[in-house]
Amino acid sequence: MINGKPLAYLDSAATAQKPVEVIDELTRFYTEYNANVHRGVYKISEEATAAYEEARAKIARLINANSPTEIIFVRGTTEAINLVAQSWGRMNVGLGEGIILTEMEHHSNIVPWQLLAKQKGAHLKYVGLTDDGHLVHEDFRQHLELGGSKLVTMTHVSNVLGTINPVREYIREAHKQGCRVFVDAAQSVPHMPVDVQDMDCDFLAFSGHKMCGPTGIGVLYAKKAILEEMPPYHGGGEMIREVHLYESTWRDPPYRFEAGTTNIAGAIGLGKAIDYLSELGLRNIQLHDQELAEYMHDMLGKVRGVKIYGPANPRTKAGVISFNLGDVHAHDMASLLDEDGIAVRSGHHCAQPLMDRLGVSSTTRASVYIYNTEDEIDRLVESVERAGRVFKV
Ligand code: 7TS
Repeated sequence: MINGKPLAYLDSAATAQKPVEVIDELTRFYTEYNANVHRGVYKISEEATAAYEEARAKIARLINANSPTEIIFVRGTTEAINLVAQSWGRMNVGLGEGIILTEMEHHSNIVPWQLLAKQKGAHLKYVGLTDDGHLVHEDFRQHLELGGSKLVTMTHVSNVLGTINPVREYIREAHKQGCRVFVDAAQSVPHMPVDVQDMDCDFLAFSGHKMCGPTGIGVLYAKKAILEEMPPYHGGGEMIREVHLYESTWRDPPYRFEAGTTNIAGAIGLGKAIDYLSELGLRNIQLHDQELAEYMHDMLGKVRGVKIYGPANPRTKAGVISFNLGDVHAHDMASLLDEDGIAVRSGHHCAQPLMDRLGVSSTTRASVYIYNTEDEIDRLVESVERAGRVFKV
């Protein structure tokens, strides 16, 4: 209960709630077989190692990777992007070369590339957006055709607009020009079937906490041949083959990229979350989210003074809706919704360049997931109408 009202949690794009199955598995790990992995020969260490590696295999199956060795455990999407920028990027992106991004990226898919560009003297090139929140394909073609770009990095689903980008098509075009492609799948893997082989992306990242898993665990997928060429990102225990006083050799992927004691409980919890989502079915989850988003789009769109950002056709977007009401500040809107027990996010959503493109400083964002209902959307809409009366829009 929030402010005497049942909580309507409409902020799953930020982080998802956790099913009891995942919480119980974390408790079971810590109470029954807590041990470090890949080290002990005793029973519970073997059990922990098996559960950790089984989680890796579940992730590989979920996204249809060729092999579990293409799955690297990281802290989240942010760390995955930094890893690729500093390992693959430093080796492959040189002076005057280009990195192609889009104007709808989350800060975590911008800043690591800015850091790399500064280190290497590379250039960032942005694909612009149409007024209704789609990528301008022509911009992309022009950047590619100019040549000299080594990487395209783009979000699969916008965390602000809900736009679903045609990544498969973009990847095909990028590959024709010899560009590698990184897909930020933080907002897609939790909500829809994603097949990395069909997509043919070179890298893909997502976070466990947005898909009913624990915080502090996430995934970097990369094609095996690319991983094998990449130098380590972090140095430390478990990522080495041999250590001498002045030099060392590295293990094969994925262990080369998992230095130190990793988030074992997090990985096992994520494995359990994947079981949970797979039982529901990713296609069913996508349909459920889309139905609710469509309903929310229609109902909110009818409220006087509401402006919704992003694709006008809710069928072409995921379960994320950003809006503003007249000139009411998004933070005031979110506070008023909170009085009614409704949790939404307000602000720039870590996408300031996108806010600039939209010509606003902030929006209110409602996002849905497996546990949300039409009734909660009705409450949101009633509360937005109340805001209209309070703020005299
Ligand atoms: N990429 C996208 C598209 C995201 O939506 C987010 C997080 C990230 C990357 C970073 O993920 P992290 O798990 O490493 O933090 N997005 C949001 C959001 O929209 N509200 O809070 C976090």
